[in-house]
Amino acid sequence: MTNASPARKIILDCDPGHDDAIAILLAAGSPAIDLLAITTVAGNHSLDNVTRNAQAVCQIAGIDVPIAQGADRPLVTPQIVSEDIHGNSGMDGPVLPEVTGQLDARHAVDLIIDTVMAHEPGTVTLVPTGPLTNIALAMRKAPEIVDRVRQVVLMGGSYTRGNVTPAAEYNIYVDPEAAEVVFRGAWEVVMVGLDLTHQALATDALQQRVRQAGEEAGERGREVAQFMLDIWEFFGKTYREVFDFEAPPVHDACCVAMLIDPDLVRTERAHVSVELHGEWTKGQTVVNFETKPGMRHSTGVAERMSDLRTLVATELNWERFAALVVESVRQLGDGNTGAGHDPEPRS
Ligand code: PIR
Ligand code: CA
Repeated sequence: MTNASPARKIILDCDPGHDDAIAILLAAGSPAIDLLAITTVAGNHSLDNVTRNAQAVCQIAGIDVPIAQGADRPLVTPQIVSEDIHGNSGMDGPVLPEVTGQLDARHAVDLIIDTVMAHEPGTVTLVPTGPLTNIALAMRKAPEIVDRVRQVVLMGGSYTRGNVTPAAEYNIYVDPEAAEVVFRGAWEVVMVGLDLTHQALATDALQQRVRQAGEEAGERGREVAQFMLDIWEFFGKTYREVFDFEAPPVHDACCVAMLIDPDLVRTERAHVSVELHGEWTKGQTVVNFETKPGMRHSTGVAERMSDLRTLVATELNWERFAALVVESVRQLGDGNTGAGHDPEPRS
């Protein structure tokens, strides 16, 4: 990897979560990413659990970034958790260390706002990989961030099928009102939905390569690799049993991966609205790829037909994705957990 372009500054707003954990590792382990902060939101499990899980992941990998906890429930919709998929802790499988680090004293919303405002306009990218509650609250508390943020690259939604209902993807379903606020914001949103993330499978072949990279990387690398393998063992089992998948999808890591390597994901412009009141479709992302005259967007704003502000991810280059995951193990194993570090040349 070359350092031709400066590292992409991101805030990861997450609910770890097996795949959120991999997203954290990928972000910290890439010289192309400057991980400014991690914020947490109730989603896969309670706020307490997902925050502790985020801290544990950072501890295991030696990642030192501010972590702040945010919303403990959705804006309007009653809270749900996904214990059936992620277990009692929200991240069952790996044995987690006792957390010793301190949280940032600020609310996640304030850490997001402060961080965006502290950097040059157009330089900070938000990467939400849980329900969008914190992001919507930050927009309402400090509307000036909307102009200032470079992009919002979120894991959520789908234009084909759901994973919590036939129509809805989990992150959007948990807090549809927050999601609608985010999609309506006057910023560029990249929707990395199930259509894309179900292509990002941690196959046996990838797991084998991660194990190998860990063995070559020394103590820390071995620990990071083992953590990833424990994550996928648990997630793989639930995905086999619940969804009949051959391997677990690494949903959230796709957002980070496409920021590291823009050619890794194909996107198409679309207009996205969130179904808030459907009898069977609550939480569905209604994705309109069409610009034909006479067709109206789901929001009914006919005059904005050409306003296809959202980039919807459609196709993943799996091989390049896998290579990034493997490389992050090497980097973390070498103690490279910050931005812009020069990767050791490897032949
Ligand atoms: C994954 C998630 C929730 C439910 C299931 N079945 C699988 C979490 C992941 O962390 C990801 O961010 C998103 N929500 C995928 O729907
Ligand atoms: Ca998540």
